[in-house]
Parts: sequence; C-alpha cells; structure tokens
Amino acid sequence: MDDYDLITRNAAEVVTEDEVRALAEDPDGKRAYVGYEPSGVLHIGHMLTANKLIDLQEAGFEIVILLADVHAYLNDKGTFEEIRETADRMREQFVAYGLDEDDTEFVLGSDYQLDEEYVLDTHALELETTLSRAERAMSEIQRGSNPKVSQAVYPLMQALDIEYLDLDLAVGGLDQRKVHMLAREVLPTLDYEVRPAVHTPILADLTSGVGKMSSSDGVTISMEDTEADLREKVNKAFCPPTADPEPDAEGNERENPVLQIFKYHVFPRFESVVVERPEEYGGDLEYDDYDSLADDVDSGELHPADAKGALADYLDELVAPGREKIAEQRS
Ligand code: NAL
Repeated sequence: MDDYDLITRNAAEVVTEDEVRALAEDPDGKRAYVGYEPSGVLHIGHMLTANKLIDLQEAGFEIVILLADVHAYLNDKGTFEEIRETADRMREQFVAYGLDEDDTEFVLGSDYQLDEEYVLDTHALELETTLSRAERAMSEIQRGSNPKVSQAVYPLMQALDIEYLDLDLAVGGLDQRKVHMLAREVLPTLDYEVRPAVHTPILADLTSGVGKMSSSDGVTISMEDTEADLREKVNKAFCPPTADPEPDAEGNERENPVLQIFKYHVFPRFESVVVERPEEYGGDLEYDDYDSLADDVDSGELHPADAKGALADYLDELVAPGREKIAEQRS
C-alpha cells in the first residue's frame, strides 16, 4: 500500500485530496493530531480514530493527541478537576490500546490555552465569526439542546489549536467536519495556514443499525467491557445476512454494524480473521480482507451468528490491554 492509500484507507472524507496527496509525498516527521474531550474510559469511537493514528504512525507521522480538558469543560462535561483526572487515565488507555508511546505526544489543552497570546487570538476569532456560524459548526458536538456561549467559543478554539500545535494534518470523526470547515474559513483571517483533514466514519447504532452509535444513548462498546459483556452486546447487535440492509419500516437508512466493526476495527489491526465453526457446519473459515468476509455474509456462506462469535473474540483481544489498565487505575 502506498502512503496516500495508507493515510486515507477507511476514511469517510478527505479534505482536500490534493492537500493530503502533497503530505503523502514525504510524511516523515509530519505532525498529525486528534483531540478528544477526556472522559473516563475509551470507547469504540475513540478506538476508531486511534486506528487511523496507528496507520499514520506507520506512514511516518508524529502523532499529537490533545486531551481537550478546556473544551470538555466548555461543553458542560463536568467540573474542571473531574475532567483533569480523567485525562490522565485516558492517556494510559491509549498507550495500552497500541499507540507507540515514544511516537505519541500527549498535550493537555490547558497547557497552552490559557496563555495570553492564545486567549487574545480566541477573542480575535470571536470578532470574525457570527454566533449562527459558530452554532452551526458545533451542532454535532454540542451537549444539550440549548447552545451556551461557551459552546460557541469551543469550535473557534479547536480551529486555533490546529495552529498552536503546529500540525500538518487534522484527524477526527465525521462529527468534527463542520469545525474543520470553520477552521478553513477563519484561520486565514489571522494569517494562519489552512491544514487538510481526514475524517473517519461514524458507526451505526449497534442494536438497530439506524443512526449513530453513541455512548450517551444506546449501546456502545468500551474498554471497560468484560469478555461476557462484549459477547452479549455483539450477540444482540443488528446483523442481517447482508452488508447493505434495506431501510427500516419508517424508511430510515440502516447499516450492518457487525460488518462495520469488522471493517473499521478488526481488519486494520489483524492480518487475517479466522471464524471458528464445528466441522459439521463446514469447519473454520479464514479471511485476509474485509470484502471476502462481507461477500460470504451476503451469499449466506457465513452465518451472522458465526460472524458475531468471531467478532466478539477479536474485540476482546483489542479491548483486553485497556481493560487491564483500567483495573489497575481503579485499584
Ligand atoms: C478535538 C476536540 C477538542 C479540541 C480539539 C482541538 C484540536 C483538534 C481536535 C480537537 C474534541 C472534539 C470532540 N471536538 O468532539 O471530542
């Protein structure tokens, strides 16, 4: 795989392809970042962007993970002290998940976001941006239905962070795209450069296949899950015998979340996938890539129940090191 394909594999969106192609010509020593509002425990959404960071490390990028404590505070996620404590625990869980500790720089937002220069730049962007523009940028990230002033400031600071952390590439879930578009508009007003972004997909709700998988409502998978939890959640997941389900009775688009997890979590981290089956049901199956597994589900060769059993095994392997770290953190 060439560097451009590695940088963009499994991405939902690349902004812009030409800018990322230019980076891919010589990725060594380039800096890519992702930011997270600290929460106590990594969930499958964090793990998905982390898989992209692991791809980027392999391509030669240095990785910067912003533990966005001030942003979480502005987005009503708790007291500043609570958020600070969770940031430390999250860092350890990322390393347990497989990010190379020597090649990953962890930064707290509050390390530089309270400096005079940064604060004055934030105010300069507040002057450049209408409230409605800021609200629009925040719509997919905002907690609560009634936007607060803090939540309008949030995307402006996220835009500034791209400059202050001296980054070449921004990575985030597709829910960050409106903030990144705002950043492209406002950074040049302060004579700062625009940087490209790679957006990872948002997976479908595990039980219905409709809408987003979310940690705030519905079932998600996290690093706290025991093997039994994982097995139960995966067994209850929506998995029709096709990669491309029909819309539901109300006409809502549906995805197959079991296959999505194979595609975005399992195949990027394992050379091949073995589905164990008793001899009488045809014996074990081995897949080298996602498409061949999805084709077998489509054709009926691989039954959803067998696919689910294998998915729980591989998820358990991915989650286990973080689960042990969390147990240590709590003891
Ligand atoms: C991501 C977040 C907050 C600040 C950032 C600054 C620079 C780059 C990425 C950042 C968190 C993100 C979330 N908005 O929704 O978790």
